[in-house]
Amino acid sequence: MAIEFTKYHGLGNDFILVDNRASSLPVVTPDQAIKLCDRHFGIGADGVIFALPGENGADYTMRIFNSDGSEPEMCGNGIRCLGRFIADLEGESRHKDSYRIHTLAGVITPQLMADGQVKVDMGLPRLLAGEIPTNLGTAETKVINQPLEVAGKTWEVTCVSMGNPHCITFVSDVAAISLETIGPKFEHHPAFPQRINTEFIQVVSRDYVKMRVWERGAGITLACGTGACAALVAGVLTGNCDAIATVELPGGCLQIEWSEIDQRVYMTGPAQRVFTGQL
Ligand code: ZDP
Repeated sequence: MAIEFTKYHGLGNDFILVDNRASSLPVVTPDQAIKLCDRHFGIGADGVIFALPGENGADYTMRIFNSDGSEPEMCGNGIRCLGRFIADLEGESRHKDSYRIHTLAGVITPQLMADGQVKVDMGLPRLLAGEIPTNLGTAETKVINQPLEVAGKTWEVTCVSMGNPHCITFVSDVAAISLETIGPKFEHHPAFPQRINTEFIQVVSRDYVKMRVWERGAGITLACGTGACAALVAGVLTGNCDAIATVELPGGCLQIEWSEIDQRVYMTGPAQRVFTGQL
């Protein structure tokens, strides 16, 4: 059976979007996703995202497979792309600007803005070690500036879950980090039983930071939405950042706010359609 797909990206974090509205099970298997994501033998992408029928009263359900076939709980850049994809699928029949999306990290709400950007209510960050999960500290404690030995060096790490797990390290120069060497060592460190997304952050000013990321299940990517949200939360927790800041990634900038009113995290950035094809 032919499967239609559309390629989208958010700041160069790229995804194959599949119209899965006719079934509550993804029409592509994790093994097929690995092949489709291959940049030489496949379409090329950081992950495959499915627009499924809504569950628990939500408008739609999102599921995503990483390029290694694993399934993360959430994907920030991906859910901006999904919001745009759904609007494109609905076409003329579309009657709303925001969608309630059921994910493994709870209900997440992308909103299509008049200027073409997508603003996402990413929900509440989770800060306790047991929720990340990490065994750095006991389950009920926050992990802020804790020492972690990786590759013969002690790093000071802060951990935040945006539904998926993140480990954030503040450094003086992100360009000097050899991500491809140490990224996998963080990802597979025994401190993180579900593995981890790893972000290195350089604070330029209280409202502007630079970030590079090694993603769990995907490696180096040009941007990571959940990672940018986790980084801003870590920046506030460590006293490095204001509650609203720009996060500059290799693929471009995201605006992130950790709201002092409702404690939720809001992410604003682009989502761009690239091409459509058939498998
Ligand atoms: O948690 C994980 O396994 C991530 N690789 C999921 C993807 C996160 C993403 N980069 C984002 O934008 O949040 C897509």
